[in-house]
Amino acid sequence: MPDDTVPPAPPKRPATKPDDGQGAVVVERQSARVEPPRMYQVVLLNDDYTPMEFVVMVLQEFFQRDIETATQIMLKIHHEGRGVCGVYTKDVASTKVESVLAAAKRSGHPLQCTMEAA
Ligand code: TYC
Repeated sequence: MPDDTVPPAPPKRPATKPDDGQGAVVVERQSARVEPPRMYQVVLLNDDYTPMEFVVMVLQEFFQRDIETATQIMLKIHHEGRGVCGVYTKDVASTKVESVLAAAKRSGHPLQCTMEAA
């Protein structure tokens, strides 16, 4: 009967290279610094039908804006045609766009949301 309390042996590592006897110390060059990720603005577009309250709710729910900031952003979009809700990495921005569009569709509003490189 095998003793199942004994953990399995760790996977074998390849043997290290034999010492070349020259006494040299090899220091590997540090890899280049990683660039910061490209960032993307999530943009809401104005339309004539989506209620202002719905846009404020979207900015609070999906972009973590407080009610005062959400109202300011909504009014800016209403007056200027578009406005930036937030700036995120590509995946996060894309998920936010999809979430906003799904919420608008569910509620029957034509609200449009896009992303663009910041
Ligand atoms: N213009 C809309 C209205 O008067 C309000 C609105 C604001 C709609 C921002 C969309 O992204 C938007 N009800």
